[in-house]
Amino acid sequence: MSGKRISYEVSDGVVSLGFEQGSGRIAVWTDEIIQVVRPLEGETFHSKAVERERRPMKQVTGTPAAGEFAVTEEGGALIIRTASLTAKVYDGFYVDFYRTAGAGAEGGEVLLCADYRGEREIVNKISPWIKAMLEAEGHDISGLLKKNYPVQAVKTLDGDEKFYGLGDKTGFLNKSGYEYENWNSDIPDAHTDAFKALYKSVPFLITLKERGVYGLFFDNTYRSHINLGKEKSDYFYYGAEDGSLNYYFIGGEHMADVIANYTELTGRTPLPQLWTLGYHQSRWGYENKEDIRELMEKFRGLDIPCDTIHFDIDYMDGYRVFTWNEKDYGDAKELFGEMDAKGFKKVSIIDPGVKLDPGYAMYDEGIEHGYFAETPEGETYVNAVWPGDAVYPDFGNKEVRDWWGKKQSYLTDLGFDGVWNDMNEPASFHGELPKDVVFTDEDHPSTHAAMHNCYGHLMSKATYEGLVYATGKRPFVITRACYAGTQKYSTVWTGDNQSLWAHIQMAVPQLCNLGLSGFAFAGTDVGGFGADTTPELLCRWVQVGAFSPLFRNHAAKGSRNQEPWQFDEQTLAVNRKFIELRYRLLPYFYDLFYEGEKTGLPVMRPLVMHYENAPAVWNLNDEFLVGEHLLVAPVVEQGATVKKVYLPEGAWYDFFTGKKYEGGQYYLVDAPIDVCPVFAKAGSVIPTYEVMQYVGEKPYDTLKLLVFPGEGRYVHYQDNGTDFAYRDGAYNLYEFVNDGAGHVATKLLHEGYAQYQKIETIVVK
Ligand code: MIG
Repeated sequence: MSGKRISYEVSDGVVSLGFEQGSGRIAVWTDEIIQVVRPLEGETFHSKAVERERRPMKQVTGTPAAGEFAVTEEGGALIIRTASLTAKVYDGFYVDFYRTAGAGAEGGEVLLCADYRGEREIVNKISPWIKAMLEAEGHDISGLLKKNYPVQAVKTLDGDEKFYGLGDKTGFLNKSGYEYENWNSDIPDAHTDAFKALYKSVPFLITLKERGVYGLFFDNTYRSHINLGKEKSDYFYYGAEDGSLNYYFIGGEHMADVIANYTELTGRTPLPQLWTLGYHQSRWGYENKEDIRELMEKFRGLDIPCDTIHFDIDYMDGYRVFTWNEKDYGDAKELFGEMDAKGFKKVSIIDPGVKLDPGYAMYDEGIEHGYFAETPEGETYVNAVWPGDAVYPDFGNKEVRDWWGKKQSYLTDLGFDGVWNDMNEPASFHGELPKDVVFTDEDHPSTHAAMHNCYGHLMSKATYEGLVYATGKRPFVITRACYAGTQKYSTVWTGDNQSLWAHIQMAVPQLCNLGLSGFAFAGTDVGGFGADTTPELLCRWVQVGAFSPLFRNHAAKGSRNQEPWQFDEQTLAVNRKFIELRYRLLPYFYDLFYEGEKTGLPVMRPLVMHYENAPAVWNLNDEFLVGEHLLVAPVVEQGATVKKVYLPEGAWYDFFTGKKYEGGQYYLVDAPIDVCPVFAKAGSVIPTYEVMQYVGEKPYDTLKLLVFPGEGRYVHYQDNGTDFAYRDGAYNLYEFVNDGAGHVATKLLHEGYAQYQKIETIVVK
């Protein structure tokens, strides 16, 4: 396609390449990150995911040390080397990546990822008459057809690749042999593997094979396609419908290093407020203040811990964003005053669609300043969502983001503590927005085709920044749609799942892959959103939810009620047991978030993240780790009361009974309805708190350490749980060393906050 390479030039850490046809460039970001660009759309691109500057590395002529790179020409190829990676660039702009550092390389080069030299073999199975029919009805069938894309990268397969990441895609953990699409989609139907795209576009892929592990991040927001050996077992490909080819090869010795490097590039989930890690109750269907009061009475009366109640669209006046439905919810100050007194936080839903309604301030202001997307003819573009006819804020324009950001203070002044961004794919009731609807991309006009996949990202960014400004606290934003990098601004949930066993089964790999894709703070609607849950399904889902980063029970209007008390005594007891367990484990979760802000590692992890050499975990879809120390093996099958558990190498202890298991094998473990098998790794020190009905009910002045047999070291973090003072040092870091003989030595590594009055040790044996 590009022909022969005819020139090259190096400046500022960027190798600019001239080919017979077109140009390209390779930018060296770090020892482990090399970017490849083929600018097909000019140079107007503003990355949404990569918001940090590239610091030029030092060019040297010999062997590069850390922070250096070298460029040489050998046998017609241009060779770019860092301390850990080598990229070889050939005529035709074929690029092959090698690893030169660490295990396996032994001073030589290990080929990790090579461009495929042949042509794709495209087979379209869609029948001509279906194609003709869909086209006659005006459907855009481009997504159904396989073709060479204007922007495309085709990479060779060795045959033993496992693929992970890609955000919230359906199906199982390992994506090898499947194909996906990136086009943020509001899917109300039951999410099955037939859906190639859901709400999020995170074109980041981790490839694990015998020769090593690496990541590829394709930074392009147009509709894109990823086919992982499904078309042909010789190659996998990425294709985008427009824009430029712009991808990052991301190295790392182990999978965790690749994630650390990817999140160094696109950002990390910031430490949230402590209460956000408690239990959240939600339902689209709490319709008035009596419903909210009843919830509060039930939770506190039944001693079921709960921190947060979510307010779905009914709290608004006629679904107008940034208004309050006084008729049904009464005086906000009064209701929220009661909620504050009882220790409940409130989260408000906000959709992007602004009701077309002259006289309504949001609409009038937006029209006056030209803040809404327009048709190519320059009219305000109108579609419909919950309020009826609605217009779409142009979040790619910084002025619009600032305006939207400032509106958050309307919510925080009412007393809301967090904001839930829904419908931001963006969803639309009168068909999808046409591709040519005009949006802004920072400094130039753009299109819906380019801005669709980052619309939710930009809305979340505006919300996050507005909340920091309004409250000075760590914002709690939860979004449905997003792009790579949104983890810097928002928590995510996986959208409208249903109360189906298939969906609790999907929850585990989906949340694990979101975690591998940078989204440390993610959850599913516990109990299932659509359809009717059953007592058994709810019990099992609460067990998964208690160990998910975000723990929220949420359901759709019209579906069966599914709060913890809606069924029998046993279901209530199981809900209480696991919600209480979550509250005991809060400091463990919080520590993982603290660590994650520094490393980018997720809270909820597939076993493959820590045990990549164990074939038994490559496709393990119904177990996960919470951090390194806890292994959770939830029952996700109807009627099952035993669970097949694989435990990786090392010794493991039943978290509840202390029973010892040797790893590296399978066990059948009893798991009646009130048991979720959980294991602690040998040597673990797990910090716990006393159960409270909500965070802040009483001060957390005692830390209880659960100490498991074996030697181990654990670092625990403590701060005020709310604001950014920790960034100026207002926190404590404790180191606990388990000597394996029932004794734990404590050391304060950093002191900047009031310490616990007591640290107790409970030796599990
Ligand atoms: O078209 O606000 O995914 O969580 O309850 C449905 C109502 C709109 C979709 C969200 C769901 C929320 C619902 N919303």
